[in-house]
Amino acid sequence: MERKAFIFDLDGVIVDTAKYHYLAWKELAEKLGFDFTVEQNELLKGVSRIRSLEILLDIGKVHLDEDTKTKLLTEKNEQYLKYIAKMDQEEILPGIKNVLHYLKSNQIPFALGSASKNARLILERLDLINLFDAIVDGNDVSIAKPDPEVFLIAAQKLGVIPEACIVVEDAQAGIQAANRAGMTSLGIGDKTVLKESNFVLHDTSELTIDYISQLMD
Ligand code: B16
Ligand code: MG
Repeated sequence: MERKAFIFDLDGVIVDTAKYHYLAWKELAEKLGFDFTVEQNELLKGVSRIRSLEILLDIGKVHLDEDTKTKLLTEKNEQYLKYIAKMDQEEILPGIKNVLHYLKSNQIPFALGSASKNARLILERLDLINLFDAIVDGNDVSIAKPDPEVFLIAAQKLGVIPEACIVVEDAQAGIQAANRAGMTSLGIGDKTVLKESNFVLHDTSELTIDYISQLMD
């Protein structure tokens, strides 16, 4: 059998940090004088921090100079980090720990491929960081998803060809990035949103060891 490898997205696949990003962005929007809804927050999933701010400002029709934007990005991140500091292993999404340990004990390599600059910190808090064979995050990439860069670097670090990689992603931009990298894409979430994925599961509890084994056949 050809040697397979896995690349996991972080937010929305390993842990639901989207709710904390949302709270921090909402506080910022309210400070700027407009409301930010849960539905609008969908637009920020898988998107880089700076791009998220631009989308938020578009929603509020607010124009700011670069210095103010930089200040707001710092403020938002400080607020987000306060939520992250309270996180623990309980917040790992259903089935994920089992799958990671299964891959580890079967010597199937896996990496993290996330847009987040806080990814290492989050994996440390969840006590998962030592399981990963490679970590590629928002600090390592120059072009955000849907560009395939993050996943191509991950494949390189794992020492496997892109075609051998299975990417687990919850965001449309991430699925597009995986497809453009020539990898197999497995979407976690709404079938209609993730329609470009090769495979889709409703949530991580469906990501069983049986399912993972079948994917590798
Ligand atoms: P940070 P992922 C992404 O992580 C999130 O989905 C997205 O909402 C967030 O804006 C981005 O990370 C940047 O995060 O502000 O922590 O650098 O889904 O690619 O793991
Ligand atoms: Mg995600």
